[in-house]
Amino acid sequence: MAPEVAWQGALFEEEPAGGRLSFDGLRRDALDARSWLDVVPGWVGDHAALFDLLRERAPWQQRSRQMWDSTVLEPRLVAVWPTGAALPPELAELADVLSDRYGVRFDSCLVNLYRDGSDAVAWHADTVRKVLRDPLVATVSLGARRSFLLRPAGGGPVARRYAPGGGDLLVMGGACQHDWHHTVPRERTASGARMSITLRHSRPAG
Ligand SMILES: O=C(O)CCC(=O)C(=O)O
Repeated sequence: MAPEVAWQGALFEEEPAGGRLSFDGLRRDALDARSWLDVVPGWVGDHAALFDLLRERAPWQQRSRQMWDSTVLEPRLVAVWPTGAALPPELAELADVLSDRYGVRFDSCLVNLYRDGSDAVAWHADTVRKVLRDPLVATVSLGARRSFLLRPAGGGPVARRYAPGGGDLLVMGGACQHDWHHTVPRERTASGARMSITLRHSRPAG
């Protein structure tokens, strides 16, 4: 069943300056000598329609984790298309455009639904790092803007702060999954639900 969540999409959504799914506005932020993060503001123009479509149709699951001797629910819903699974056309289009741009085949997708400001994901790096040297992880943010923070994997204070939403694209690359951790923290003042479409590849470039 489609989750009931609150988020009022823009009435008039803007097509990005260079056209649909254009990389014209791309900015690359160097995190250090080995790691970087690409930002494309408003990459998906029709982000509110995509939010509604995924809310209604994605195969949402509530996952749980074993913590010591108790089972805890993950504080978000997820929809998973594992490696090689056929993506719905709206997600396949994003994967294809990103694959052309970055020279790897984005072949798995995890969509996260943060129902309100108490849903979150803790500091972590993506497990794909265990099988790929420098994996790329692409994230499209829909719905409410939420903080997306990075800090060195060894710990320490937050080093970079982003507030993606409105169809923004973030792509983590280089050694980011080895040397850096990221989080979407709880946010009491969140303006509603947020969705993130995360795309990963299972094979190295080339
Ligand atoms: O929601 C996001 O932007 C990040 C999600 C994430 O890091 C993950 O699912 O591993």
